[in-house]
Amino acid sequence: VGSYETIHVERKGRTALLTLNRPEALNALNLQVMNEVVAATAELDRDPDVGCIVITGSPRAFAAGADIKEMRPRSYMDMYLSDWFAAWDRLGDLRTPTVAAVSGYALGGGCELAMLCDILLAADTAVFGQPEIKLGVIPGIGGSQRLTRAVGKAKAMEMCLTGRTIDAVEAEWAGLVSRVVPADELLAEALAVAETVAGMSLPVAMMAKEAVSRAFETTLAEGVRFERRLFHAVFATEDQKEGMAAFVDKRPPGFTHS
Ligand code: CO8
Repeated sequence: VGSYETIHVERKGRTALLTLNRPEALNALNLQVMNEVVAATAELDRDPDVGCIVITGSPRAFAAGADIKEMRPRSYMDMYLSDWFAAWDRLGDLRTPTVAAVSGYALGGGCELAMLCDILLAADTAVFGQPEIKLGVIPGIGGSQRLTRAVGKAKAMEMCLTGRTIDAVEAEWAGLVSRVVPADELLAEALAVAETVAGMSLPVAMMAKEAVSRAFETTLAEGVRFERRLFHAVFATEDQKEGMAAFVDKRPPGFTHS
């Protein structure tokens, strides 16, 4: 995988681990981080030997938000003409499943980055929030939309209007994260989840991701119809034949990702 300055990327079998690495700024997301994360994940997404991508930070901070010092001098025209942070949307377009492993601060853009991932695992030290309002701004990487869909209007409105942060327990209770694990087990657990996903048929996992993601975009009737089309389509894969044959033969499946 290419060489980067603000992130570290390593491969572990069919899993890729992307670690944000700007410790001096608690992994604040500047343009370089964005460009590197977007480039690295796009490259991993094109690689058929990568079945799942884990994104993590440091024990202290997943990411403490967009880089305030970088944004501070910008004008409306700077932000508009450069379409500031629009490239983060490409993370949501990845076909390979992604896992966010969040320890410590996931604030502002950090919370938004975590919510752009498919599975969100939290350490018991995780702190989530959209504190932008305290800086005189609002979320800009989809936070007002994805947080509201995840936790509902009541909590999202309070968090975006007051900047109140929530801890891992409240985040799990509210449905923002799938699971909370002890901080020193977070990475191992995230890699285990990723390995499980990466062991499934890649095209079928892509379709499962696409189907669940569609629930955020459309009506129930259209979503169910979309799911049915994909469900029929999986019968065109080798992996459906293998998965069902393995069940009947009482042996583990050997998926060929085809
Ligand atoms: N940006 C830049 N630098 C940061 C950021 C940040 N978001 N967060 C922390 N840092 C830096 C600090 O400035 C400090 O640097 P230095 O040592 O040079 O002073 C270093 O990281 C360590 O931070 P602290 O000393 O503050 O550490 P503490 O443990 O005392 O506090 C906190 C940790 C509570 C996380 C604190 O750093 C904090 O409140 N950070 C800011 C959190 C925040 O407001 N995040 C939201 C940012 S705005 C945003 O994300 C908007 C996204 C949408 C933009 C869309 C545009 C289109």
